[in-house]
Amino acid sequence: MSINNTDEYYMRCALELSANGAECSPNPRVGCVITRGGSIIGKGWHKKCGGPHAEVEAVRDAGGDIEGADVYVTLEPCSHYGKTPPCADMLVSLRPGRVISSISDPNPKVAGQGFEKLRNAGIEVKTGVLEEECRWINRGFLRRMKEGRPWTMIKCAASLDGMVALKNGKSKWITGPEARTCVHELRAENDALLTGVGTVLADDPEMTVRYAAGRSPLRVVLDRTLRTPPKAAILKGGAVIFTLPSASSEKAAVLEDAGARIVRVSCDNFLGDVLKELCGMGVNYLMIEAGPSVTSSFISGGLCDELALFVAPKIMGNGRSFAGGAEFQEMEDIPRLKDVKYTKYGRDLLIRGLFECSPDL
Ligand code: AOF
Ligand code: ZN
Repeated sequence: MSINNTDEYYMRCALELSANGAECSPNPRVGCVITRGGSIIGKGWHKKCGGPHAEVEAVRDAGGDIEGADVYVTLEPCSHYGKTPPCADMLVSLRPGRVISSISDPNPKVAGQGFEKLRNAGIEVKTGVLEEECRWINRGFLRRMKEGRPWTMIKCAASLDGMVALKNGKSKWITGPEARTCVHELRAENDALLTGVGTVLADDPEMTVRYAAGRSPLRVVLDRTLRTPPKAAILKGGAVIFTLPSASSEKAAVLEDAGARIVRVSCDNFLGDVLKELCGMGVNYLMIEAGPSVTSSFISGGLCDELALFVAPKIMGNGRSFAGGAEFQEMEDIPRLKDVKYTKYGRDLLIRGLFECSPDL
């Protein structure tokens, strides 16, 4: 195997390990493999925020002696004191032969300084190995660091004619059990689930993970005038309600007693501010499970990265379409998807792709 192929091979192992850290938000998913003389002597990944970084786990796994070894780490080793001390300093003191990494850390507290510390100490550094794969695994962290908003996925379940409800509002159930299980799996991959007060009033959803393994994400409701009923199921395990500065403080107090956290954001840039606040709460991955008006406002605002649309082989006729609140004058202006995948769940079809407007990672 040539050195490039070897580097890719071990980086792939490190990337696979990093994907285990699905619950480490707001931190990135990072994996590390340490090799010497063609064999792996240590492995590790960042398990959760506040815990040891991937490099520390791998060094421990290797028993502490990594002199002259090759360290494959998916993200640039950190150079700052956060909740844990700098990994770059630890590596410098342990004298590995090479540090091979996939991407640099966009965190302004690091941003190249980790690599610099290593190079200044005479350690060979190579970067850019399997960069695209690593960017995809860390799309949430990168979006939050670079754009100041989480990675946003819109999830909808619609009929063949794109409807999510009948004209009278009835909507249960459009898709079958297989698709609904998949929705719970998607929920578990996210840090927060967002809906609108219209959906809370119409369906009273719990928005928890029940039919899949994993923790339930933070629940978020957009409710400009605080119409959420204090008994709403979504408030049971706690939820954040975003509202306008003008919303009634009496209603806010009642909802806070019911377990909600009320956050007031500007009227002018409502969605933008909601996303910014969610970033501050450490949300890297946000799934939007809402009705046509909230879904449409994210689409019209160009604030969405990914669509997961479940289509059931049913015809609902003149109802409410999933993006019916969006309107375009020219065909050139309509949102399009790229990298589209089609998967069957029972009788239903999942169409999953990236919005073309989603910024590069
Ligand atoms: C690494 N290896 O495994 C991770 C890194 O608060 P702390 O100390 O956990 O630092 C969090 C920051 O460290 C995070 O924002 C990112 O810049 C970097 N994450 N760095 O060398 C790791 N998870
Ligand atoms: Zn670190």
